[in-house]
Amino acid sequence: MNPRRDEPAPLALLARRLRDARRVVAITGAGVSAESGLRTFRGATVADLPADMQALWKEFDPASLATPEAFDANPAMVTKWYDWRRLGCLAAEPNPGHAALAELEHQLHARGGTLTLLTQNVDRLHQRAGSTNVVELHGSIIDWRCTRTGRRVTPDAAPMPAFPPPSPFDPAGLLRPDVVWFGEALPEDALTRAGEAAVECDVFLSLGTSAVVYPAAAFSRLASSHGAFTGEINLEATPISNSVDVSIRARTGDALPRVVELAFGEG
Ligand code: BV8
Repeated sequence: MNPRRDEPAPLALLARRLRDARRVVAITGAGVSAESGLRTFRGATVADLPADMQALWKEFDPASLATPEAFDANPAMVTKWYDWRRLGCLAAEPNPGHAALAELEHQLHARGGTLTLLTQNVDRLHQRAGSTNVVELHGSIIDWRCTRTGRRVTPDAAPMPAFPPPSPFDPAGLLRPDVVWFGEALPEDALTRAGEAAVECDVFLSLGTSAVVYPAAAFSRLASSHGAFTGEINLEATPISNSVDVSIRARTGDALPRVVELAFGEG
């Protein structure tokens, strides 16, 4: 039974469960980075896109660009779009939601517990906020890799020299973002770590994600089927809102600091 959405009771319930937990898993989506000024994957705004990118964004659905087919068909356009996003991620700052998750990891560690942070985000803002146990389910836009050798580079915060960027490792190769595109398998080690953490955790949190992209969206139900208490903090209802133990309609940048304070604050 979900307590009514607008009472502080759901936050207090979540806080109590976190205080008693030893193994916590959180999965985050684009909503957690929205308050850092990064567009969500669906329903993005185009207000501040550079002129030559407007057409790109209007003409194509972002999800149709996040595919190997789009890259093969037009590597210059796809890499230009990703490099524009990469520079946006590097220019963004972690927000209070990211900071609260880093604090949650610290508080759990102090009690002999763990936080495993599964993220669908590719912006590395969790790591910049201080989270250390991060599983990048969909890779990272901050690193790029050679299409021929698979070797990675971390380009600096300047636009790529050319589109598509040539590979420094193989004259026949190109550089592509080190993200998981639709139709590509998630990294084996990320899937293994996420699955093990989900089946063993006491509390599973789904944060700022529409819970529609698989296999990432399956971990909440996996945790619940192994006895975890499940919570969601998201601006909108999602396909898991009616099956988690508590679902809270809120901005993660507001609710997460509050929950961590309620759970571990001196007050
Ligand atoms: C796979 C990286 C198999 C790139 C992303 C046909 C062919 C192949 C596969 C499929 C297919 N049909 C379905 C599939 C499966 C597919 C899938 O799930 N599709 C969905 C759309 C139906 N999955 C895949 O393809 C995966 N791979 O299945 O491979 C396989 C196996 C073996 C061998 C070969 C193949 C790969 C999926 C990963 C795709 N890559 N991103 C990039 O970033 O460009 S997915 C992309 O969506 C992002 O990672 C994003 O994070 C992710 C999920 O979206 P969300 O994070 O949830 O973001 P969204 O905008 O949707 O929602 C944000 C939410 O936050 C909203 O609800 C909003 O209300 C809320 N919000 C906003 N602001 C706030 C907030 N909440 C709180 N506070 C706020 N301030």
